[in-house]
Amino acid sequence: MGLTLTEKILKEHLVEGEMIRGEEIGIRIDQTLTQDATGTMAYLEFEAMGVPRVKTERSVAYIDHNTLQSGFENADDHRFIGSVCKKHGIYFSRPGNGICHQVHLERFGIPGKTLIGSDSHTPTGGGIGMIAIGAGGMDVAVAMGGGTYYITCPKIVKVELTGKLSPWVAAKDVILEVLKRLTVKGGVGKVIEYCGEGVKTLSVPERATITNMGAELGATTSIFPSDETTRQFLKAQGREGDYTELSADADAVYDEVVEINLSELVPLAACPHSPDNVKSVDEIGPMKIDQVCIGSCTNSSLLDMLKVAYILKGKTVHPDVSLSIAPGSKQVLNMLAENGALATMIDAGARILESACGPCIGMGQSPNSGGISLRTFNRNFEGRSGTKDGQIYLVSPEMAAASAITGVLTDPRTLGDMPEFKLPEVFTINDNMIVPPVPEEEMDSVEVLRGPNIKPFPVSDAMPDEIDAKCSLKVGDNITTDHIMPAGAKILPLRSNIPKISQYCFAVCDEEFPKRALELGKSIVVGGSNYGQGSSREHAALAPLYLGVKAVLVKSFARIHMANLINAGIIPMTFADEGDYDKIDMLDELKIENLIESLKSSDSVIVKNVTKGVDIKAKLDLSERQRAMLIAGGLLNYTREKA
Ligand code: MIC
Ligand code: SF4
Repeated sequence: MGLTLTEKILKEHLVEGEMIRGEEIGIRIDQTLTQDATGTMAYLEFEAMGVPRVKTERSVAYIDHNTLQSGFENADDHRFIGSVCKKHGIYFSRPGNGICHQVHLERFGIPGKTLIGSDSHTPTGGGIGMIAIGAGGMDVAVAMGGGTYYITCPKIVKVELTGKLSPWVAAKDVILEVLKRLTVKGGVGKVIEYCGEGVKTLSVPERATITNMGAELGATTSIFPSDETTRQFLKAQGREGDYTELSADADAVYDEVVEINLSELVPLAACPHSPDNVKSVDEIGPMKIDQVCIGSCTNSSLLDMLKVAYILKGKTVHPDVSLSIAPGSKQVLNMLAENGALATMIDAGARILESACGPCIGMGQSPNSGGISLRTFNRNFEGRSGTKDGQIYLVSPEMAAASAITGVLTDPRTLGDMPEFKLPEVFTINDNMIVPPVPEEEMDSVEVLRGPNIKPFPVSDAMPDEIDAKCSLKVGDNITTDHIMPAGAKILPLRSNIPKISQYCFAVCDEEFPKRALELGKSIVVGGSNYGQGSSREHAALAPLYLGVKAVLVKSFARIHMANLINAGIIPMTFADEGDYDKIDMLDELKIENLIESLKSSDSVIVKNVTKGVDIKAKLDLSERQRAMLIAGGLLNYTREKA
């Protein structure tokens, strides 16, 4: 029986377990990446592990999220990360060098290698045939220390691409179509593998747009084969030596098959407030817009920018629209400057932003009240833009640029003939903003620089045998980590200060939550399905931990968040009968007994609702390792105990 590409790479990296769907496997990690908003915690955790030098083939730290320095905090964090990297063997991509996923694809990604990153869009690397997975900071810290990374052996979905995209229909439309069909929970426990004749019609940046937004499916990762197009891309990046050809066997067996004829796709948009709320441009109609933002790790490649510049050439941004553009990397920005495309954008009235996440994470450019904003980004969760009632539509760069000129949602196919946009034979390469670490023998000479905002991270106690606690919050379905631990320009600078950032925990759902949770001392959070979807931020587990949350009982979990809860020592439980969700109200007293025994040997526990006098069966869908970790009080305690 033949193997899928995913199985081939996983098998080669398998260090624990067997490749049986649904079972936990441990894999060796070749590369890691971090970004600054999750990086400070990840490096504090790495330091706490006491490993002097990273053991991966390549680890890179990027500064791209917290780039708005409206106080000392972000600058201090950048300095801390820079100095930790220098000392411990990590490459440091300085602020200004670009968004982690874009730069990693350009300069470091290697087909066939494994990469984990403390950012949920790490699967961008799947665009060049890597198994690239988003993870919590603590998992990345462990991988940097040479530790194994654990995932549930995924089901593999084959997306068979046929045909060729019509002019002005984009890679963004491919992934929006997949999201429309599979929804934001359709990818949980799965890897999405792209195959078929249509693959070779897509360039590497287009493939990366598609794998990047696989994160929005909840998928473990997404991957494309590594082929002649990949070789050309790596060659143009001066890295042809990193190329290997990789594809699935012809007789590989998949768990599901999705067929997409690229020729039949039309321009699409994800409507507020979910990436799977997808409609065609015709269905939405010529809606008046207030803002257009082009950029983010999904759509900020040179190819995207060249298309945008072509559309803007000789035009002026509509008087009622604000257009901002953030090229994804220094390489992209530089090349736009060299070939005049940047001047074209400036000339049309675009507000050029630095190469960073920027508006995607609410670092500036929040839309006006109730404003309609078209964005080439990957997430449009309520409030994420920084404007609570902002209406965010996710679209291709082509649609974004065309609409910026007309002031209404515009079908890019009305632009007429499309020229052929080609990637350059050679990219402009200058890695001068990537600082290498010092040699090991000099590491003692490097002082790690800490600012006053950097506070130690909370560590859980060993698990008690009984939890008697009130329900401190009850929330519904599809709660994102942006609900649990909001981001944005005001809160992000507190990412290295858990006591402070905790004051904003669940602010989107219930501003009183932090106060209530602290007063209760210990508590349990109750939620619906796909709880914790979205980002990899472990702050969505560390803040609840700090506030005394001992367990989370929901209908189902998103992958990374569930792993982060376990790493933090908070028990993730799911309702055996989803109808029992209705049997708990906020402030009900909940009691769990014989917890240790259950964690050792049972796949369920009884949660007694003392207030209502009912027993609720909760599933413990956990591997043996996860059970041991919870008993120890989280990953750090567990690792220490093992050592
Ligand atoms: C996001 O897109 O939500 C982020 C900000 O990049 C997060 C990471 C974080 O919260 O720092 C992610 O995707 O993991
Ligand atoms: Fe940055 Fe947005 Fe990409 Fe997250 S999704 S890494 S915030 S650009």
